[in-house]
Amino acid sequence: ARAKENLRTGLSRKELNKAFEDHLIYTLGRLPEVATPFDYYQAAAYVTRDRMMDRWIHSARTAKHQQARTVCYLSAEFLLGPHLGNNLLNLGILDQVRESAADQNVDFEAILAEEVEPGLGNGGLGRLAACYMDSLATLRIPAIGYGIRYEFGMFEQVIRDGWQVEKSDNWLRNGNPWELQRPKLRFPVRFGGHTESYQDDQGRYRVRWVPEEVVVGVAYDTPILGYGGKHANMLRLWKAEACETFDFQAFNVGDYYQAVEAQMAAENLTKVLYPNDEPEVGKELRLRQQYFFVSCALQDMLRIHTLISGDLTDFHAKFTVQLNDTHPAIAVAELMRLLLDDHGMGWEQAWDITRRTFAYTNHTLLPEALETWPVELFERLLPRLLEIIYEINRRFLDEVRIHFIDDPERVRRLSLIDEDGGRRIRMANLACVGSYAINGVARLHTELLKSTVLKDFHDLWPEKFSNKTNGVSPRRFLALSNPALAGLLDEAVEGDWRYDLDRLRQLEALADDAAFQERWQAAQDAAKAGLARLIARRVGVTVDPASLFDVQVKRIHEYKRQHLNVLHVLTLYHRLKHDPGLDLVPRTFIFGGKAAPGYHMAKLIIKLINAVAEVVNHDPDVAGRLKVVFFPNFNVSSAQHIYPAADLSEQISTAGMEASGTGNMKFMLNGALTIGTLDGANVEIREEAGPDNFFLFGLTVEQLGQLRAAGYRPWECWRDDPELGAVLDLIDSGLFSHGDRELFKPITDSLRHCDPFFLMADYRTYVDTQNEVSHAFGDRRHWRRMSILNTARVGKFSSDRAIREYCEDIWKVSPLEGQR
Ligand code: 26R
Repeated sequence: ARAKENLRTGLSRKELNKAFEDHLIYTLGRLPEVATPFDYYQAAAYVTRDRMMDRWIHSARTAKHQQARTVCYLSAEFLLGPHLGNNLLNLGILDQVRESAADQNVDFEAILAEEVEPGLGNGGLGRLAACYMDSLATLRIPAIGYGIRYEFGMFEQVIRDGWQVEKSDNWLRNGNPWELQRPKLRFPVRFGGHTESYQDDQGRYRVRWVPEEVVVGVAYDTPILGYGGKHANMLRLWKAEACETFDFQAFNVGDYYQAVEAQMAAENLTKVLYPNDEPEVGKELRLRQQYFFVSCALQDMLRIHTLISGDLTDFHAKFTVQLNDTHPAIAVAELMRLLLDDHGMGWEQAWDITRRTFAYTNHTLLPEALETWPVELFERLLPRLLEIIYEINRRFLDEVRIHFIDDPERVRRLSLIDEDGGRRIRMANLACVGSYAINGVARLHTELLKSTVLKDFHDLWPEKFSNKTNGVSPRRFLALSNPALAGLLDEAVEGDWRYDLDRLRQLEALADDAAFQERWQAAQDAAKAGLARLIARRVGVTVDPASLFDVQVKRIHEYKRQHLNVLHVLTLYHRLKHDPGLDLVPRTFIFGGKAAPGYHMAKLIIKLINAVAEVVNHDPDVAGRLKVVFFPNFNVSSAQHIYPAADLSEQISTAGMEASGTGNMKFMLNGALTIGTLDGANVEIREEAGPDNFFLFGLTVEQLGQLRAAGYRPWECWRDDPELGAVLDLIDSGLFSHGDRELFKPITDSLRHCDPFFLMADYRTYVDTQNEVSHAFGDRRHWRRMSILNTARVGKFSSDRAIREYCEDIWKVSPLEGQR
């Protein structure tokens, strides 16, 4: 027994090596002498998982014993990124395993690269959920993440002839050593049919939902280990399967083939992640996905609750449920349904519990991204939930009328149902009405929420609102991804900054220290050289690690203004062509990001970037001065190589449009300087870094409001600014499209005539500020000082700080006591 325990939990080099060999043979059935890097990866994954399971069991037992209050994070997306490196880091054996691999002449980086990352998210929202799971575990908060086990995650982006082409992401192809299937942990989820009323034994009026279809959700658990390896939580993702008893017995007696077809249809439900960051109107499958995972999650919570207590009246004391945007907002109606119909509770009590259970985070102000569903679709798919939503609405609007006597406009705006045009259910309104707390994700964003999209709710319940500025994990995005800088920080900073990012403040004292600056530069150079090698391999372009790495990586969106960045590239190109002797700091422009497959303008922007790269990179006149790279398939794995290598972080969205941003924080963490607008968390980043260490440009939310009100005329901008006019003409000339003057017209026409994202208005200050960037980069000591100060002052943007605030202000939970 003793020997076995060491094999599963021991952390010494000897035990790890022994366990590795054991898994290679007994779990994987491979001969060690012919094992491939993939076998090595798998064996390493099992060795790591064993050690995590031991900690998870311990945490689960402690939480059960203490009957601890549990945070349930409901999210349609979890963009986890590769597990192996992060889990080794959190177990505290990353360096040891790295060395041990080196001793045995094994390429450790190559083994890490064997892992296909679970890309179960689109971008910021899904990655935030993953950082929060990391911090919850690190802070020893009992938590469960609930989501969907998409069989196909975010598509893989390949670039063909400069265009984005989507390839499906079969991430489970090689199996997934990090998850545990729980075949017995399954819940039925109903769809369609009708409702009936009946009287129960006590003569009370009850409702029964007779569905047309039943799908079963099966749980798959992935342990999430905190840094330090003291605590682990669970991410519980649901896969849809057919309900055999329902299909084979209730309806399809004798029709075997029809039953098998129903089975296949059921499994479609969790097949694929929707790769859009804007709602597609009335996509039935997406609504099915949302209801499916939410229903499974709530049934699971009720199951867990009844394990510890026979009494549901204190459910909200034992669980708090965070809604990550409106995607899981149907949970408000589903918990009501479960309490009313399945547990026989009365409306008042059920509503009281429900409203004390949920809290809602909003992640976007863009009106087109606010989710609504046609009433007709609800009626057909979720008839019982529609009845409950109507009843919630009826009671809520009665309450509103008492608050605001004779204000029918306000009642119309607050209603859960949008009555204009086709009737639609407003998911943000449902989330607000059903939640005890509502928050935005950056200070500016929360203020704008309160004064615009959620103003009526703020008027009604100001005390429910608070701000929770986003944060990112310093473990994954510094300790793991930037080993050179992490090593330097360990020498310069007292105490473990991985636990307490505020400790990096100690660096302020070293900002002007010449010797420290040299070492800072060396770490930065190592990361840049690494990225240069990766670019050579993946893109086939040679870039100079000594040039200024100017980086914009994020989803491609007009509001994020990658095309403003392109206008700057072209401005420099145009200047160099006309003045070859111009003294210019050499720059490498690096772009990365995916476009939603149906978003034509975003795809055209990718084509434009690649077209410009093609011309610029082959023009001998600018050789050694300008390079342009589009890094394909930006995801968590590539992000970990890109953020550490950046000198300049592009955060140039139109003010008021980016809720927060989190990439901006990852750059700052790694010592990049930001060029940015006063948007999202940029405002707070500038405040923390200090205005001297941030390149600010662009109109403010307020100024844009005035410009809109006065009537914005973008053509005046390019008529009055010859350089801007020339750059637009350059695109239209066909230089970047083999003479085709039409190809990029949708972009230039939009900019010239409507410019909904104000590129023309911000162009001049952007280009002038970029000029300041170039000068600052030329003064190496000054630049290094600013870089050090950015990292020194990044503490606020740790996801640990964010999670602490959620715990104290919203969830009212505290760490488990007496762990290990
Ligand atoms: C309705 C549906 C299709 C949908 C809409 C919008 C799906 C996904 C989105 C993406 C949104 C909600 C999103 O990712 N928002 C981002 O959230 C980040 C984390 O809070 C912010 O940093 C970022 O600014 C914001 O755009």
